[in-house]
Amino acid sequence: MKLFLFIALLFVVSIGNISCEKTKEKTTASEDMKAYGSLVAELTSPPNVPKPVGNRSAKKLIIEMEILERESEIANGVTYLFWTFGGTVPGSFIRGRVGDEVEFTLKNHPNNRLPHNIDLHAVTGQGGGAEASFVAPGHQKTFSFKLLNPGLYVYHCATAPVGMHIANGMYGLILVEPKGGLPPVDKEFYIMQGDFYTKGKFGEPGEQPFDMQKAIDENPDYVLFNGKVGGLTGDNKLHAEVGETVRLFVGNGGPNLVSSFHVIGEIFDKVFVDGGTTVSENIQTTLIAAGGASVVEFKVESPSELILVDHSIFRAFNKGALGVLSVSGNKNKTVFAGEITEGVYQPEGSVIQDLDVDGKTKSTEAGVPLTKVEKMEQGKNLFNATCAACHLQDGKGIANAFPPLAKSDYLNKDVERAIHTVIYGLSGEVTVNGNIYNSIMPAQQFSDSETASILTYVYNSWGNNGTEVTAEQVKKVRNN
Ligand code: HEC
Ligand SMILES: [Cu+2]
Repeated sequence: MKLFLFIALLFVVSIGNISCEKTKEKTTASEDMKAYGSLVAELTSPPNVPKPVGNRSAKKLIIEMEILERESEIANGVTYLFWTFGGTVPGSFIRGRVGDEVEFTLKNHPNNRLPHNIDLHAVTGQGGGAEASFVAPGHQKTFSFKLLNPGLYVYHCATAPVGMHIANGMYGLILVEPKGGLPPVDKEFYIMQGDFYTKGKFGEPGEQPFDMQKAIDENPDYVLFNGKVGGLTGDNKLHAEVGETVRLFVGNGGPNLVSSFHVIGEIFDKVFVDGGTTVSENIQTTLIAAGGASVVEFKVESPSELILVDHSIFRAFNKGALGVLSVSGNKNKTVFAGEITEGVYQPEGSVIQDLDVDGKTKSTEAGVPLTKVEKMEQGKNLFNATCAACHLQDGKGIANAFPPLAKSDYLNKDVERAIHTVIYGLSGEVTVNGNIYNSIMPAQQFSDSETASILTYVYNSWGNNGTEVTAEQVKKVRNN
């Protein structure tokens, strides 16, 4: 009997050591389990990622993740009840390496209303861990698995109705680095796209509940990076310096849409296709499946505001799928020189006169300046063809997304600022009639006289102050 007990004890002790055996480094048998090569995983909220694994050996990786159901802003002035892994959308970023044995504890906060679980695409095993991790509010579950394949993987909740749990923000990324780690870069960021379905239309203020029918119809009101309109613009912009190499870990939680991920003003030097090990080079746009991910890398050579979009472009400018990577540093004119000259182009026999020239003499040579009435007519046509897409034909804009031009205090206060806005675009926080907007207006490609006509039309419509803008004024702002 005594002998049996002794053997049983030996057995228990040796089992406890098995998983540590191959990672045993500078430890002795008397130290506790942690010292043998187990590691508490660093989890980060987006857009941050944990430290690279470098050349550490495979270890026992301990992960604790908490599920929180919490209301927050999906757009300025619009709230939504998100369900989250770790309190953010997307959920906390997990970083490990091939060979790590993960011990995963999933906690469902007692204030939550629903059971949840986690299906990690990096798991080889039943449901990616979904059954093993299914947990009621006020409980926690622990399960374990080994990271067999390197790559960037999505994880998500898989509790019925699965689509609804995902639509409410329950997804994130887990990176499994190869042995020796990924090659070092200067900056790494974590971005995830998701589509959202609300009772109210895009930007409709107040608390917005989930709309199941729109989700079934795959007709989202919002398509977002990192869970919010402006989640990566304004104060949330990403930053890099000229000369740095940037790596983006980009996932797509869906639940429905496939992303055509593109960065305006950059070319991906490398894409780890579908987050796997095949590297494609010199890519403009990469497709990211719903429930898939991609790693893109590029060197930033020229100072600019790089704009991250889903190139299914209405999603970017009308549904929120837009972010900014701001690159600062010295200009490199051999890479990009900017506008060099602008001249008048008049096709032979054309009737429309472009007055975009300096001085009166040339102006008379080019044709008679447009009268205010002519400007109003040209301006109205151009406005309706271009500006109305965002600011609407009646100039009223869309709450929380596109500021009004009708009776806009911002517009009426400063003509040169308005001209500058049309020529160069506008980003960052602006307050119009007491409401804050924090979005991006792209630069508009119009000649000086066209710009003058559009703004004259805007200033002489919808209760604005009646300013008449001239091509000379526009030219002055452009040359400043
Ligand atoms: C793709 C959508 C889009 C288009 C097209 C667009 N704008 Fe804007 N505009 C915006 C956004 C967004 C802002 C606010 C930018 C910010 O938050 O920093 C804005 C701001 C402005 C402002 C300053 C704020 C205000 O309400 O007074 C003016 C003036 C303006 N736009 C005029 C125009 C004119 C004129 C055109 C057409 C030539 C135009 N915009 C085309 C999206 C757009
Ligand atoms: Cu869930």
